[in-house]
Amino acid sequence: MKTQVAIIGGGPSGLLLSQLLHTRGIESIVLERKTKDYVLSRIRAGVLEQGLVRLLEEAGCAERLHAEGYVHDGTLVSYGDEMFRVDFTEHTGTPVIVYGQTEVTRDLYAAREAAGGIIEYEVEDVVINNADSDAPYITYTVGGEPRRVDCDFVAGCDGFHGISRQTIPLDVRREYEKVYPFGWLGILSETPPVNHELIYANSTRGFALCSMRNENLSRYYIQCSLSDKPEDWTDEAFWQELKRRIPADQAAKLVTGPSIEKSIAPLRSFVTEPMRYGNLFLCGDAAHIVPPTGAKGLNTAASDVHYLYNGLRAFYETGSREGIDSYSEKALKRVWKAERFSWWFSSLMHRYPHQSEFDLKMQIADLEFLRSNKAAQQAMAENYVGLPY
Ligand code: RFL
Ligand code: PHB
Repeated sequence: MKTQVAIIGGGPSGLLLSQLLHTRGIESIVLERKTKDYVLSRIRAGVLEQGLVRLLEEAGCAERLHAEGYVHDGTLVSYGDEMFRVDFTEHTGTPVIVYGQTEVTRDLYAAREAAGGIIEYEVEDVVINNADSDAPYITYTVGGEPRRVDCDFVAGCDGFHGISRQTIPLDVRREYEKVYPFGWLGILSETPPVNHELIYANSTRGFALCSMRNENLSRYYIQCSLSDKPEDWTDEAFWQELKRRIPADQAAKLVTGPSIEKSIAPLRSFVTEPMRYGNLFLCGDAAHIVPPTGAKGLNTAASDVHYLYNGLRAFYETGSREGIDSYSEKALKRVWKAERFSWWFSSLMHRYPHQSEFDLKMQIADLEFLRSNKAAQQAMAENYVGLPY
């Protein structure tokens, strides 16, 4: 097979890039390791920046998002029984949209299918060949059968555990990493959200987050130990622990019920540089990971897609290589700012092993400063709704 852009990974980055290229008549093929049902069963992001919403509009995939997504003008931050609100719209003129990554992915699959886009599922043994030449090609197998795709460019959208990043030789690639000494235990339950906006809670027992998908579907997280397993936590134990970490007036109105999903995610900050090697471009989690505090993962993947899509589009429409040549530098500039915000917000909100009394006082002072200082709230709001691109 021959195509213009071979895309490895059918998560949100790969699908969005493929659909955007399609709107400009640029051909692509998406190679996905799992089945579509498996990809759609992963419960992940819930908060979308305007930048991602605009890209989904440009891709023709925003109708359901506008009909069913929830506009959030602010968020709540609590510590103990104290709580305050950071107003995004007041400080930046921009809200965020609560709409699940699962739904974004579902809409993108539907658009790709309606346009007759090629997505190969359950691909194995994917190898990117001659990435540093003008004639790269991908080899892989499906059901044991060998296949090959020749292309102009390769987009590595295969997430943190994919093969694209590993294709960049070690003497070219530099990796930066911080692993946090805790995880997030998340549950999904068919109960009304405790509050109409998200609550990020710092408590002496550890972090908690109250989020949602819709009026009758709540998403809650609590900081947990890295050695915990989801099955160690009964629903009852989860609800009890959550109630102890959020302000008492919120705990009193929390509606509990059976969980329909329960999983643990470790927290990590990670960046690989450069994000380009010859005609291979890394996008999204393949190149960087943030801890989920601040909801930057999917949104940062989207800004990569924006830079890469515009670079490829300029190349095919005008022959200019400027956009693809500056891709890595432009994407990384924004990535590092998202890394900084996610690291800062994680550091502010979690309990760390060996945290001293002094460290705890610093967290509270930082929270009280944020509570009372308009400039600090504005800085947080600008980062939360997404820095411009
Ligand atoms: P994905 O979603 O990991 O998709 C990569 C795809 O590539 C496939 N793949 C391969 N395909 C072919 N060959 C191979 N060798 C392959 N290896 C892998 C995989 O099967 C998969 O389908 O990466 P992508 O597209 O870059 O998207 C990134 C986002 O998924 C991620 O950043 C977010 O989910 C992070 N995240 C959040 N981001 C936000 O912006 N807002 C949030 O509120 C938010 N909350 C979260 C999150 C992530 C979480 N977890 C579980 C890590 C909450 C959680 C709990
Ligand atoms: C979610 O709803 O899954 C979610 C929301 C905000 C975050 C992380 C996750 O910061």
